[in-house]
Amino acid sequence: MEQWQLRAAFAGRLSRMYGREVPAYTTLVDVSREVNEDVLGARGAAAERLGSIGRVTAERHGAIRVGTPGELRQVGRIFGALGMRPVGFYDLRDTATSALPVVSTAFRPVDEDELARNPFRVFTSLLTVSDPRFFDADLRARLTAFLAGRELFGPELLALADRAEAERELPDAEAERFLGLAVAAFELSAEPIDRDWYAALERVSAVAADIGGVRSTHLNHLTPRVLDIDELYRRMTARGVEMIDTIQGPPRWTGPDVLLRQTSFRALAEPRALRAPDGSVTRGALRVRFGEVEARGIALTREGRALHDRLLALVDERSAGRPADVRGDVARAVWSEHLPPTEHELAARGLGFFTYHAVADRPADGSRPPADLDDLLAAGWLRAEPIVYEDFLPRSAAGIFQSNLSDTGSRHGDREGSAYDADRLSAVMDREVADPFTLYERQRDRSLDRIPRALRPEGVS
Ligand code: OOG
Ligand code: NI
Repeated sequence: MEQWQLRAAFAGRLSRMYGREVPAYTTLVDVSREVNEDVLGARGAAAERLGSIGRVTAERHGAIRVGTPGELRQVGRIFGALGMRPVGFYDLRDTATSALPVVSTAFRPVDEDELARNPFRVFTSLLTVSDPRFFDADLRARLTAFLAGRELFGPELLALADRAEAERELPDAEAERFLGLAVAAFELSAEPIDRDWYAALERVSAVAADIGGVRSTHLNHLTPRVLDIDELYRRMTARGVEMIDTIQGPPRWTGPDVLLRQTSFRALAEPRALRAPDGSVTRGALRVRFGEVEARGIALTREGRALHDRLLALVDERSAGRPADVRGDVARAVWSEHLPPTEHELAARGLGFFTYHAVADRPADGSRPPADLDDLLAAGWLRAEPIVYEDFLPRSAAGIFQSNLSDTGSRHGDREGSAYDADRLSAVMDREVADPFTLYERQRDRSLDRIPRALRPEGVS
């Protein structure tokens, strides 16, 4: 099995496993599929502007959380086997009002062909154990000792991962073994949880408890992609599923979809075995895992992203102190005021990423192509295709984390935070954390490099 086949198989098996563990996820997938079919029926080819219906229907992202740099490094090896590389750095420690002691990256394929085959991605968070704003010396020492004593991924799984990464494929039998072990590593464990230890971490942050309070890891959610997230939100609510208050990210508006919009249903109470200090085991329940859904738009350039971030600040300012449901209207107004209403203008103003392609049936009247990109587009020599945003948004990520916590936890804002950045994550994984903008720029530039040759008249070499 080639890497992309391993990746697709892993995503598929993870989806079946998660559907067994969290039945509401299956509802979410079903409703997403229905919405996608309806959108395809209503909009036809336009519905596939940002990805074929085949890709969109199969598309998932997962979220996992680990405790130590060593564990993160192992995660890098497992996803490396699946042709997924760390992209982007998200520091969630300061973005939310609840305590979120994590920094994150996302593992995903980076080549266009690989993304088209299967775009599976996993948002991966690392607990910031050494950040004194969350953990004092005593708790840090206990946490470090606890994490040092657990093994998330066994040696056989890691050896198979290394082989798949080096050879870019695995023979069938090894592939089967690898997939089985990899999926099992992300199942919810039935092992009893030390109740007092979990509670001690929960006082700092429920996320810290979920990561460092148990001896294994698990998938936190698995997210399908939907073509109309507002419609999905309505249908889920109509089915009686309790959704979080809002759709995170850009508002619904009449212009082009950009970046990413996400929403989720609230974390469900799942039965978990708890061990009391006297050794007795009782059945308790923890609310940790939830269901999330997303709609993807066009990737923004650095300029486009800077504008987006300024608009977000403007929306905050204008909706401060007003009821939550006003925010959507304010955001729509701000978007309409400042963002171009068409894809064409988004490209012309250098705000969105596109690839450029020679038009095959352009008028063969012998005229020479103009030299300028805008003129080539205007005169119909070239067409621009949007590049889909393949990454995440720190504020939405924090919003998703936060809206599923019932307690804010505690953070000592007056203490100096410890430095975690992309370079540090790259160093601990011994894998470079790629900059998403650079990846999109390369994709655009590769398409531009092909233009001169494609526009050369027949017979001239
Ligand atoms: C990750 C939350 C962020 C997203 O899609 O932005 C996230 C987590 O809960 O572990 O999944
Ligand atoms: Ni997510």
